[in-house]
Amino acid sequence: MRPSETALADARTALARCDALAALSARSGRIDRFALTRSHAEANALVASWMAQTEMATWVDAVGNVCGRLEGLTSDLPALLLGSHLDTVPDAGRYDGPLGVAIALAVAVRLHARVASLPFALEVVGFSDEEGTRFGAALTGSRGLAGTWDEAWWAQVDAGGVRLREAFVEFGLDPARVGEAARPPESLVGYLESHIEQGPSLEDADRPLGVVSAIAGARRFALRVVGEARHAGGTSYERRRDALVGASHAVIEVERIARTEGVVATVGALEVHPGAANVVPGHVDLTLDLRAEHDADRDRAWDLIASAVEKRCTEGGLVFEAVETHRAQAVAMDPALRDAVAAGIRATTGEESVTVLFSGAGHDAMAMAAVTPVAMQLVRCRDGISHHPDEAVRLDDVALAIDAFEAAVLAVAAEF
Ligand code: HGY
Ligand code: MN
Ligand code: MN
Repeated sequence: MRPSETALADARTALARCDALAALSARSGRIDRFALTRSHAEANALVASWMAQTEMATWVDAVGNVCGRLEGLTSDLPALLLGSHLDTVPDAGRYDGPLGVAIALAVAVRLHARVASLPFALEVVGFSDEEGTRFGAALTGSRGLAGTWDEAWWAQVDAGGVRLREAFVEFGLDPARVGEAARPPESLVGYLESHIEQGPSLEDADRPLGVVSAIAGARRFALRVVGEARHAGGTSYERRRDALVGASHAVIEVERIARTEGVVATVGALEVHPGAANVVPGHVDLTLDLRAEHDADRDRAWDLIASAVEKRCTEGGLVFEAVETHRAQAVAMDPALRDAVAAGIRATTGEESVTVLFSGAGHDAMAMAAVTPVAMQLVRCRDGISHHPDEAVRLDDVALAIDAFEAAVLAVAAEF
């Protein structure tokens, strides 16, 4: 299926916008764009300028999401939201999040001329903090918009010692007004998100697009193994309580248990304190990211991991501490919206049977499901690579994604 020249031109614009956003980073030479930072503010301003080019009313909501709106048949109709996130992981690829915002904008441009005949308003949103890179809790932008903001998040502090509350004020937001970001369910028709697959299934199936069935539930923890910092030369093994030895056993236990339980668990960061060659490690901080298709499997795996690590640490005279920093339950996509996304893909690619995928990657759609029906379109990405600078997509696939996403919006309108 060869996309039209119009679709290819729209895809070039979308990819150029991902490139422009990629340049907005806290570190030159790589993409680090974390929530409520200067590069995030720059990204919001750039996306707002694109929205304004399409005569969208634009605003930044009370939790830092950038939003744009085109009115439907009459003003103040409930809105169909299209979007994704603008924040990134450290040393990120340029499509995880921004491609979904760019595709949503491309559809808004296309429908601009006919939106006044739609039975709903059309909104585009660039979420502020899907990854949770800076403060730990993930999906905070979409959860703010969905009305499930968690007041416990204010206790979070970033690596530089900045509290979330201070970051809010510095960004120009008022912590006391986060509730104003919450959208009443009656103001929304639904939420559609286009996103790179972040896995190899579409490439293995030689398909450009897929529709999501459900998104894995996730839990994240800040773990700490506590021993005793001692002189590396003068401390015998009998007298040592080496925190890194304990943490290393923990990392092995995480993988062993996750494999046997059929879940995925990842220790993505590990910090040794005080971190000197001639000091026996006193304590080690680790992160744990745990996901499964079913929350019960995820929770059982955590219980097994926690008790296995606790046992190992006690045997070694060490203390094991765990604080949960994020939890999102597994979410099934809304059947009607999922059918609309599939219909859009079918109409665009001519495929009889549209590829249906379970998403191990988390998305803002998980948070949005608390307030409105949600569905997702996935776009093939090279070798399934994501959360890495080598993230790549094909121009044709992006063109097909825009066509299919536009068709999905029109399918929602037709069923409305
Ligand atoms: O971690 C995830 O699954 C997503 O990329 N935030
Ligand atoms: Mn993402
Ligand atoms: Mn991501």
